[in-house]
Amino acid sequence: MTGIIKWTTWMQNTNSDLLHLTNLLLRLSLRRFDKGRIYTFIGEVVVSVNPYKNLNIYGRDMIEQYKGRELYERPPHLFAIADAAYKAMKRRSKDTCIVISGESGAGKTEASKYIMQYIAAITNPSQRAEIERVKNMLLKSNCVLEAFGNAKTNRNDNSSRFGKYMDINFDFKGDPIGGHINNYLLEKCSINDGAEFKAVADAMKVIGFKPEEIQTVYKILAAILHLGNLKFSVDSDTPVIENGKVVSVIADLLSTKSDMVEKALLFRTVATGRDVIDKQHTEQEATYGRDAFAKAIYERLFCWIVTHINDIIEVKNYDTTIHGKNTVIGVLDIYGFEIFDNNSFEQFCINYCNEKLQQLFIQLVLKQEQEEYQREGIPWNHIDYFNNQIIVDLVEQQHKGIIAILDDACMNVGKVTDEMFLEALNNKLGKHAHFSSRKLCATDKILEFDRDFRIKHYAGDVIYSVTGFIDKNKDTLFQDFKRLMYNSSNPVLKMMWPEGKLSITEVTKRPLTAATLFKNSMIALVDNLASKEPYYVRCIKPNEKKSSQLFDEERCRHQVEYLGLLENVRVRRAGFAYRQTYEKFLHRYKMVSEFTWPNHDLSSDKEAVKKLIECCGFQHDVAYGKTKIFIRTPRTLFTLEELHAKMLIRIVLFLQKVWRGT
Ligand code: AOV
Ligand code: MG
Repeated sequence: MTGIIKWTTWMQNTNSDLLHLTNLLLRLSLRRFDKGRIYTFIGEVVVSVNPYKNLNIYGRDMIEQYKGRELYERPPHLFAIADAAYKAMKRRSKDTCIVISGESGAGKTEASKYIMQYIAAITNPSQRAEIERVKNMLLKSNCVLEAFGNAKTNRNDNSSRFGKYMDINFDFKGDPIGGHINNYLLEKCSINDGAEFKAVADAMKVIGFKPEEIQTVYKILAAILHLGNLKFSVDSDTPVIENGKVVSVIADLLSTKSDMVEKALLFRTVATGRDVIDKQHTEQEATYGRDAFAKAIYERLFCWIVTHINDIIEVKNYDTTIHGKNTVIGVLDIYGFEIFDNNSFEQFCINYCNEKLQQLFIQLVLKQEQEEYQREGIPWNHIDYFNNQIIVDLVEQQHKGIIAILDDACMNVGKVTDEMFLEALNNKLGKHAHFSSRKLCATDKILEFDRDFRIKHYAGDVIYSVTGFIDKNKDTLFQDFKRLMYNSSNPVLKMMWPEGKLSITEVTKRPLTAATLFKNSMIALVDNLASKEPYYVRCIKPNEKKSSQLFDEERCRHQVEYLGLLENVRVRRAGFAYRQTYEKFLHRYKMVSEFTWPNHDLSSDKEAVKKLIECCGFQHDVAYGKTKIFIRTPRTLFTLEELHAKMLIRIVLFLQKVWRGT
């Protein structure tokens, strides 16, 4: 039988000491990894170990083996979880989501692609052209977004620098009719591979970008590269542009005028009382302005591409009053937990994001599950786990958290430096168990530099350098650049910069900071995921060398621990795979017993369910809560499903006979 059954049996035969469990899980994963079996189930969570080599396990034949099957009928696989999410959505008209997590390079993005492919492959049995079109768009859009949003890091050659949450909308028959992408862009990188860009341009064409739009994308990318080559020097204390030719190339590419580009690079317009004056930049300001401009153009481009894709894939012509409910499967693939030699604001945001997702996992898989048993009066020994809420609070708490302290520093008038921000952190967080810095802990050898601070994350300690936090958080782009772009004669570019319409005296509101925008988007993301029925893929990176041979036990042990997989196993092992209110349970299965079909005459639905379960001989595999029945093993549920299907056929045949009068 499959890995999960052996696994569960093993688990039941061992005592529940965590260390023992870790060893077992590791040994099992290692054995499976060696044989190219990279997936394991813990309940409805798939654990995946990155094989770092192509495996022949995603083909059409494999898809057929998982299509429409119950979760444990086939060996553990991504397709099984994708099918489970799809079935839950279809059977119960529930919105579901698949959350893929794990550290950088663990295989999240690859997993998300296989899941999308699977869903595309199993839908649209009638081969309707419109559905095929939508599926093609959804798959192609991924290629375009990856090209613009991924980059090589030393942890992953194809690392996602943006988070992607994609909703796929389905009609009442379960066929995809559209989708929507939310992106969480962080780092603004630029495509540098010409050959790759050709493929991307082709994909853009298929999705429906017009030739002049693709041209504009080319031009914007070229302008960004040229901005990188632009140099300033100082002439009697004022900055001048060394290579003026570059300015005219940039102006050409952005369909604007050289003198206007030059002015935006060297001056900024400021309003002092009623007067509006041009203030000369220092060289430092000019350099900062140039880089901020390049990043902002990239960001606008990326967001414009996402918006454009969303326009194309959005659900059209679907009237819920005629066609019934439109349901959703969301797939989340985001940047994984990251530790570099040098960690900055971006890693801080990425790791905070992973804390949020871990918190969601804890809430949904470990906490709520146990609370439900208590609520329902099911005998239960509480299983402890590390709750990372304390770290989430450290980062995001109002007034007291790191983001609030950073924002405070950024709001201060006058020159606030990164060091002053660090000082504020020290003052306010000096006693926090998950925060330290060189000043707070002078003897700590790991904190090498005065500008370092450390957060004890759920997945490990990360030392951040405070350098650049203030600038990156303010993310200021001088207004002059916005006006420059709004006045471009290229309509696509102009459209990307609508606020450039405002004159200097009209711009008064301080924009939200980068960290606060990011925090708000994370809170919204988690709320959205929590409103759906979640399925989890937990990815593990077997080694740091991108090797298909190496199973670095220490690294894996660490991931197994911090991902909370052991607690997950323990809750699952002691817990129940399925629960349902007595009323709904009866509604679905009452036909399998003569005592409940078509109606029962017992004192309550609970009593009727008890009778039904006893009739089928499942009494040893269930527990009766106050309002719900709990079933321990999935096999019982499958058997019930089979009985239900058989009875349905018998009833249909019987009714046919009645109608025919035979
Ligand atoms: P990530 O998404 O988790 O990292 P990726 O999905 O990009 O990681 O995986 C990294 C690399 O591992 C890929 O480019 C593949 O070479 C290899 N790989 C991953 N999964 C598989 C698989 N199922 N089969 C074969 N090779 C695989 V990051 O975006 O950096 O967090 O933020
Ligand atoms: Mg990725």
